[in-house]
Amino acid sequence: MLSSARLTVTSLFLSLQIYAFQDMLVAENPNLVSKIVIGQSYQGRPLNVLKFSTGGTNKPGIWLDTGIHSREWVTQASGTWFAKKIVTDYGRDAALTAILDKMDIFLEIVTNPDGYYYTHTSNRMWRKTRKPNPGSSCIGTDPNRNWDAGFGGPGASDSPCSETYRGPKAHSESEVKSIVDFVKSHGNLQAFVSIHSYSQMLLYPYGYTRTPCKDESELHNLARKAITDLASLYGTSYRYGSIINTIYQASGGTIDWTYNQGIKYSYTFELRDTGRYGFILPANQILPTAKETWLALMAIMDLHPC
Ligand code: ING
Ligand code: ZN
Repeated sequence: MLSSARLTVTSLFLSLQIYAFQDMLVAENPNLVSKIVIGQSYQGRPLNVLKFSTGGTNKPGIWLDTGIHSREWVTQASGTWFAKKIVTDYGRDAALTAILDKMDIFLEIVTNPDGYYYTHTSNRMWRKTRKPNPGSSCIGTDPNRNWDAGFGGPGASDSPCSETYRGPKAHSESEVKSIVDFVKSHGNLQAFVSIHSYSQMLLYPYGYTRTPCKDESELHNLARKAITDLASLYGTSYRYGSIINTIYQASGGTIDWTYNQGIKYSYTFELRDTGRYGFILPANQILPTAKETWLALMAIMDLHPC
């Protein structure tokens, strides 16, 4: 086989593996896991969300997403590990069992599937969606600048060639709009955690404004607890604070929108590392990253700030 053809086939297989994994998890754990297709990507790929639920109706929910930026590969890998961890720990780990008895967990692992495929086949450093921009030869919108929260303000670009292009209008990307519709129709999400890499930070709103969010002190204290738990495993050190004060000003970001929708515990992670390898994190750091992050997620999902 031509090596380029082999690369394409191998990469196609790799990205399909996460879909196959999700279906297998559902098949093996039908009383705990189901798959919801919340929409499709620009290129027609399914936007799959795994629902972990022990039954009941109208339970409060917790949302987790990974891979909204396609090149941040340790996030999709960690999301896959979280899915397996949930089914392994339910009924065995008291803290997770208590969480799942009260709440459902929703997990979107491949939140930008067109971009993810593209990072496996053409350009490892692709970040945005893959929808063409009329009148420009540049492709894609930044799905973390496309939300209706300070949309179009500082910290986002109006140029389609920019890595932080905000898109033609808020929620123009189906990968974003599908989550917007899900959040609104669910109506009772208590926490929303959107996972990126890299920088080792745990961030809360806002990114578009310097005005502190009204729950800042509670979010700050819970973040401190979460990163303390994270560090307890391997000593990995995280910074924490509002987006604008801790990383940079960014408008149209995911968790500013979810916070303004009333989801108080809205957080973004920036996983390993701090830049030595950046997006090309060595594979031997995947499991340690997933495991330490899980401790922080458990602190947030507990929703009992100190
Ligand atoms: N960093 C984020 C980005 O989209 C961020 C930082 C987080 C901005 C939350 C806004 C809201 O620029 C990465 N690595 O993508
Ligand atoms: Zn990102």
